[in-house]
Amino acid sequence: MSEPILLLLSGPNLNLLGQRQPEVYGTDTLDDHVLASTETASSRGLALEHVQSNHEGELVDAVHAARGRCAAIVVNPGAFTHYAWAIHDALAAFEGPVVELHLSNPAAREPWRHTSVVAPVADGTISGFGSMGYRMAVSAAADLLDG
Ligand code: CA2
Repeated sequence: MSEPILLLLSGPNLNLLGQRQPEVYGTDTLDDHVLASTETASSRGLALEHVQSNHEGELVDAVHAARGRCAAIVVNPGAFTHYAWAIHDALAAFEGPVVELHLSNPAAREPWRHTSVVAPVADGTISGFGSMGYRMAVSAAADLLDG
């Protein structure tokens, strides 16, 4: 039987990681984070799929496509975190565990980053741990799946 699928979703501008603002987001690229996430998922018996988009509707479509097909979602929605209610609604219709992930700690940054519209439909949030957060978020999703 094939392994359950964990969907890693990356929002806008995360494709630029490693190129600017290393003091905030670190020096690792998104590919580095996907590799670390894939290793962690594999060690927990999960296959990882990754979707990055700069477009809200494409992220909504990816969540819809995950329904009934993926076991869990780890999502770093980027700046969509703070206002994208369509992503909130899509995640609310996903039946499995959802882990919200941020490299930085938005609560310690500008006031407009203090609100997350994703947090109410996530099982939990991991933020402020930089690149470690990807392994932590995948492990948290695997733990939730293990019950
Ligand atoms: O800390 C996080 O992971 C964020 O989700 C990153 C978003 C930010 O808007 C959120 O408030 C917190 C930003 C994505 C990365 O943006 C970059 C922009 C330029 C160069 C590199 C990354």
